[in-house]
Amino acid sequence: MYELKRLDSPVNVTRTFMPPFSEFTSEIERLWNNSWITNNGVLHQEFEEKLIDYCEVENISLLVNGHLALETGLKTLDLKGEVITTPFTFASTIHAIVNCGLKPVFCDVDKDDYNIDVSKIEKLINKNTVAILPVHVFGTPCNVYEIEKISKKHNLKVIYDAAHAFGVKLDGKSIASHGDLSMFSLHATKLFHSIEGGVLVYKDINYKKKINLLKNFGISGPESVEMVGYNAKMNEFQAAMGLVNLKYVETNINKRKLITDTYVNLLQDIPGIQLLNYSSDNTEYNYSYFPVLFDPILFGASRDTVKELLEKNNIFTRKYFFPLATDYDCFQGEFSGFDLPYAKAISDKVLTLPIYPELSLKTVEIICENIKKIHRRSI
Ligand code: T4K
Repeated sequence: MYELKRLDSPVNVTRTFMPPFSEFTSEIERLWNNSWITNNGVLHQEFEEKLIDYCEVENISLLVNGHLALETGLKTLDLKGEVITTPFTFASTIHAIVNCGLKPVFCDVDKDDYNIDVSKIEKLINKNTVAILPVHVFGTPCNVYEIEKISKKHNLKVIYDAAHAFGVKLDGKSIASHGDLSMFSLHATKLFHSIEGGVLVYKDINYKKKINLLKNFGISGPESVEMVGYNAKMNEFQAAMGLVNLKYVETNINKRKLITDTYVNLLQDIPGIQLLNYSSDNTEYNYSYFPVLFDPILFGASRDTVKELLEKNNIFTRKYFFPLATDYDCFQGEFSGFDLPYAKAISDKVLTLPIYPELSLKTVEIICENIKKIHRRSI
């Protein structure tokens, strides 16, 4: 009864960017000459330097993936106690806190940008609070200036989960120049990737030594193990992919902007749909995700119905992020007592639509036309 248009082939929420094959092979050819493919090789060193230049930050460490980078960042800060964070995130954020023996304390999110609501943080601070771990969710910057004020006032560390925020700038500076540490994910699904990969950005150069020890079993020399660590090193194939892809970041962000603008133009006037605001003067966005909130009453159909109908027509969206972290089975209700009205409402309504550089604007138009039809048929 909806008469939606079916795409000829499946379109997923994202599609990994693949650089020209020859560029990757010429980068890895060097590895065959020297037989050194991991443990701080030449490509790793080169990638680190290029990222420092690109991000215009002082210190960077590369790790095997974003999650272990986040855990390593927390361990570097040597914390014990409670960490205030957001429940509207990917599992990694909360698992990093828990795996480091810390207790997550959940703060509600802002109704417009879905990031931690800074006006509610101070109420959650007590004598056990040691840090704030906000997420720049979907790449939209958190209110970093207010978070800085709160952290200074209460002597708390700040570590940003910037998994979604590579390339984002606030007031002309990399978003990672805020807080004690920030983590970018370079996973294959991200706008800029190194197959798998994680980046830690930090101001204090003293962190470098500890990060290097943690990610390499605590080994500080051939006969010395200084601390208990693990293996979280980025290998040379990852670094090669990162080096090649770095050349395409700007082009890919521009393509994503075009797709975002098209979605916004075609969806913004439909009743019951809420979109992110991309018009802040002081922000350079990366357009990494395209989340839409569907209000079941005003739009006329629930988020789940929209997802199902689009799926039947080869359009595969995702509920980033549902359920809230507080509702994960693994926590067995341990975190059910937090007051999170906006996070809950957003998580119940959110659907992230497909976005990746090769997605054609024609396909975006079909997706939007289908969403319009669902609205028209449902009211
Ligand atoms: N913090 C936050 C806030 C995060 O969102 C993440 C990761 C992290 C921390 C941890 O960073 P990493 O340790 O991952 O570096 C995906 C990603 O795996 C994950 O990196 C990401 N967040 C999360 C939001 O999305 P899934 O479970 O949705 O991935 P999957 O395998 O279902 O892939 C999604 C779509 O991507 C597929 O439908 C098709 C496409 N795809 C996927 C892969 C793996 C490709 O086109 N090529 C591929 O190789 O988690």
